[in-house]
Amino acid sequence: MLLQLTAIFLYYTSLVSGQQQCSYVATCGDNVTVTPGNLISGRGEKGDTGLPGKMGPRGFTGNNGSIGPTGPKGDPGMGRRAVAGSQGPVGSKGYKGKKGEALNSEDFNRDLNEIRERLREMNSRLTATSCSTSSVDGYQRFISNNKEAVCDHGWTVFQRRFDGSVYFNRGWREYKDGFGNMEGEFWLGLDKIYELTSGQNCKLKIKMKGFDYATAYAHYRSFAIDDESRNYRLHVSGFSGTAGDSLTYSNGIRFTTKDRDNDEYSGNLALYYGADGGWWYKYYIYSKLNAAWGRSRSYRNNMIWKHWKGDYEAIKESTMMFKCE
Ligand SMILES: [Ca+2]
Repeated sequence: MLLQLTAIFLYYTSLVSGQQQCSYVATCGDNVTVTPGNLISGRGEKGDTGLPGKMGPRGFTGNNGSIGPTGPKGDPGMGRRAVAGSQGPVGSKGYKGKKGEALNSEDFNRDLNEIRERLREMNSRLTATSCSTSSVDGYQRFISNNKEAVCDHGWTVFQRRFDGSVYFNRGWREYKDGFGNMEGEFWLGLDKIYELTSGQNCKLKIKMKGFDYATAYAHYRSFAIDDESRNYRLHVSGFSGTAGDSLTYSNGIRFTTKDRDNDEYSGNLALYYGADGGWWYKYYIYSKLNAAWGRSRSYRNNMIWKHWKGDYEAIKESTMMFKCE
């Protein structure tokens, strides 16, 4: 097509200029006079197809295609355990502390004794089965047999009063079973006293303090009580101490409460002076440490230990305890 157009273009150019020209289409060798007249009336044969031209230069690179659609979701992968981080760098050095005071020998010995005491307590709590094998004072529950007791230097406390927080004017049943708070004021109970002392050689100790904060004690080398069928009869002897002996008088005497009269008096001595509580009452009253707590200064109205404070002056604190072997 390009070659044909070129021939036509040259032919028309010759026509416009009025000159005969040889052209690729009408060669001069054929001796044909080409005029505008015969252009219309006669046309030569179409020449042969020319040779192909040279290949043109390569086109520009096309634009990138658009992004394809999102692919399907992948299958769940297997998790992998995190690896522990590596140790951090060493921190900066701290400030220098203040100079300490030298521990003197007195402080050292005090601390050492405290440690010894703690160790002794720990050992005692693990191995003790009663106050006689315990080195701990005060209320404790023995780990070995789960029994509880109040101890005082190896003695078993069965009565303790010091602030009047526990009411002591109670009946037979409660004196038999015990009452109060073993970490405060309490009466252990006649059955337990019997159980813990029966068949053994026991001693009795009574520690007392007055409202004037004076202290005294009564110690009895032998102490025992009978069981309930004998009304907890008291057996006590061998007094020594600073308080005077106000209990041997009750030796061989049965226990009396406001609802159980076992004394030798015509009436009930647990009721005679008011809220007197249970005791080994006989005929006169020389002692009554379970009476109403307080300091009324009335005749035999409160806790009395006749041979120390007389019949009018009350005892403020008392601790009754036994130790058996
Ligand atoms: Ca009586």
